[in-house]
Amino acid sequence: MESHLSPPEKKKRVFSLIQPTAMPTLGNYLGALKNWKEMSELNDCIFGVADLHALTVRPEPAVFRRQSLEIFAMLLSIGLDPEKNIVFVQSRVEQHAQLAWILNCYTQFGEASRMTQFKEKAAAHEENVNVGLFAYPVLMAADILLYNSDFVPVGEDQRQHLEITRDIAERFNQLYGRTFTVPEAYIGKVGARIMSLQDPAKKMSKSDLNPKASVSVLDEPEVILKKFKSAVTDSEACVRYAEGKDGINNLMAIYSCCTGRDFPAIEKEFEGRGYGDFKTAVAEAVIEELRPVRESYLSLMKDSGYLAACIDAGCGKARAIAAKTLAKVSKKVGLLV
Ligand code: ATP
Ligand code: LTN
Repeated sequence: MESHLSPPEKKKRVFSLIQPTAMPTLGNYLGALKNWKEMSELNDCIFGVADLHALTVRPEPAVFRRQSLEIFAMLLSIGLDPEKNIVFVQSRVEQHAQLAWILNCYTQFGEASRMTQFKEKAAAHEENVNVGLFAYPVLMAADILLYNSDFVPVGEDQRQHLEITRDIAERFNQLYGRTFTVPEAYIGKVGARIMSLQDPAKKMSKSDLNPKASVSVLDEPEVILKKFKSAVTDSEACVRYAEGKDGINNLMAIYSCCTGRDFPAIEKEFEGRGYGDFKTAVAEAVIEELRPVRESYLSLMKDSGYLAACIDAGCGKARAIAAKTLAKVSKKVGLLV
C-alpha cells in the first residue's frame, strides 16, 4: 500500500467512522480498524461511531445503545489514544445531521440511485427501503467534509461512497468557491476485502447469520481455532495464491495481514505442507493479533465512568471543528447565521 503517513510538521487529517451494528469482525479489523491504529501514530486523526447511519436498519433501542458504547470502547481497545486523536459519537455532534440536509440539496436523485450498496440493501430488505437508506451516502459525505478530511481509510465496499463525496465537494466548491477539502479514499491492498470463511465468494460481514462464516474481534482463542479449521478451501492441497482458490487466497490474505509476510514468502513457508497445518498457523496468527484487543476491551468495559468521560471529551473536540465548517457553509448558501 502506498504510504500516506505524513511527517509531524505536515500532518494530514484522517477521518473514518464505523457503524455500531454488531461487534466488528476480523474483516472490519483488517480492512479498516488496523489501518486506523497505524495511521493514528503520525496523522491528525478523527474516528468514531456512525450511530445515525445504523438507524437506517431500525435497531432495537436498548441493544443499539449498548452496541454504540461497545463499539466506542472497541475503538479505544485497538489502541487509539483519545488524548492524541479525536474519538467521538456521530449523533452527539449535531452538525452532521445539519450539513447532511444542506448537502441533500446538492446531490442529484440520479447519482444517489446509482449507489450499489443502496441497491443491494434495498433488494435484501424490501420491507424497509427508507429515505434514510437512500440518503445514507450524503450523511457520509457530511461526516467527512465537516472535518476537511484528507484521507478516509475504509474497506473496498465504501469506495463508491467516497467517490460521491468527492463529487458533492467539488460541485459545492465550484458553486460557492473553495469550501471543502476534496478527500481521498485510503484502501489497503491486502485486507481490503476479507471474505466469509464459509463462502469465500462473499465478504465477511458483521450481519452474516452463520456464526462460522466470520470471526469476531472478541472471539476466544478456541473459537477462532475451530472456525479456521472448518474454513472452506479446495481439494488441491497446495498453499498458493491463484484464481479459483478463493478460500486459500482469503486465508493467505488474513495470514499476510497478521504476520506482515507477502504471498511468495507464505507459499514458501507452507511448501509441501497440507491445509491442516496452514489453517492452524492462520488461526494462531489471528489469535495473537486479537489477544491484546480483547484484553483491553474487557478491562475498559468495566470502567463506564472513564468511557463516558472519553465520549464527552471527544464529542466536544469534534463539535468545535464541525461548528466552524457548518457556519462557513451556512453563510455561503445564504442561511441567516
Ligand atoms: P454490515 O454487515 O452491518 O453491513 P460490515 O461488516 O459491512 O457491516 P461496516 O460497519 O459497514 O461493516 O464497515 C466498517 C468498516 O469495515 C468499513 O470501512 C468497511 O469498508 C470495512 N469492511 C467491512 N467488511 C469488510 C471486509 N469483509 N473486509 C475488509 N473490510 C471490511
Ligand atoms: N458507511 C460506512 C460507515 C461510515 C463512514 C463515514 C466511513 C459512516 N460515515 C464516514 C468513513 C467516513 C460503512 O458502512 N462502513
